[in-house]
Amino acid sequence: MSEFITIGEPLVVLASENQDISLEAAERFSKFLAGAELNVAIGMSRLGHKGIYISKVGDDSFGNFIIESVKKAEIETTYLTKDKNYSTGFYLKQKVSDGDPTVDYYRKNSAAANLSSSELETIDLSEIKIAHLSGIFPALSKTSLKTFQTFNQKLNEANILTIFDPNLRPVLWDNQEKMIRTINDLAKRSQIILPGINEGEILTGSSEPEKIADFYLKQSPLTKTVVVKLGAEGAFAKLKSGESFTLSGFKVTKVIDTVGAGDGFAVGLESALLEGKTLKEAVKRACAVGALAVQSSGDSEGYPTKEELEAFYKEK
Ligand code: KDG
Repeated sequence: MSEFITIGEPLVVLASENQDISLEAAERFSKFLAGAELNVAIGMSRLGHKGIYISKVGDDSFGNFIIESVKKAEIETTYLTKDKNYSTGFYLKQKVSDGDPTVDYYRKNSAAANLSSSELETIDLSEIKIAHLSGIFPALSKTSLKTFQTFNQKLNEANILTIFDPNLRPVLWDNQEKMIRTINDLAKRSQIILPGINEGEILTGSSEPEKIADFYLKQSPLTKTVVVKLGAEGAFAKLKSGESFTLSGFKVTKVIDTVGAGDGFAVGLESALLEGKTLKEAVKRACAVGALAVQSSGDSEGYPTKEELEAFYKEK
């Protein structure tokens, strides 16, 4: 039974093994599964929450690798289809000792960018309790934006709790103004919004977590909760009622790779909400999974099983 659903673009990431070397000079790469929304589905599955992942890959070796890996992760693949007219997207990721790595995308006009809303017509949402949406999929193409909107509407009509992570990827947009306008508009259709503090500043013009939260709470009657990710500092949450709190992050001794930490945050939050935990407990778990995520070089490799999460809490 699937209680969770998401839609996105699966990617293969070729992660450089040459530390602090530019991507053009790097010579050795390791292959991993990637794609923000798929990362979330993988993390949810690892914590015991079955989900449906909607997307499309090309009829190529990366596409086959993705489908096999998604099946292995015990995620439902009925709506993960293959299209021989397009390719599967991939990206290169730098290895850095500090900060965020440079990435290079090879995903234009990919199979996922050509997933149309007509392909979603038969989806059964009757068992779904939570949907994870991110600002990456609608940034891919005009088609994916339309598909995203149609899907979001179906979720709203079915009264499904919808969580939106803006996940800004400026290189996927024609310009910054369009990115801001579209992402803020899409956010109006979700109950919970998860902006990172830097994204929040770009999207709302304020660098204060509370002002960022207020922006989203005020712009839509549907939005009930905003959780602003503060990186290593933790997170700030505010509810429509006006109640708010800040939780500090967990200390990490060695950061290996920051990519996938935001998706890990969503995994922690969404899995805890599915288990009936309070928002505070959910934000604490979100910070925990985010902290575990930065300690491995794949995008989703660091996400814990239930046992690993328990062990992490005990150590802290
Ligand atoms: O959030 C992690 C993602 O950045 C990564 O897996 C690749 O989906 C990806 C993207 O668009 O950057």
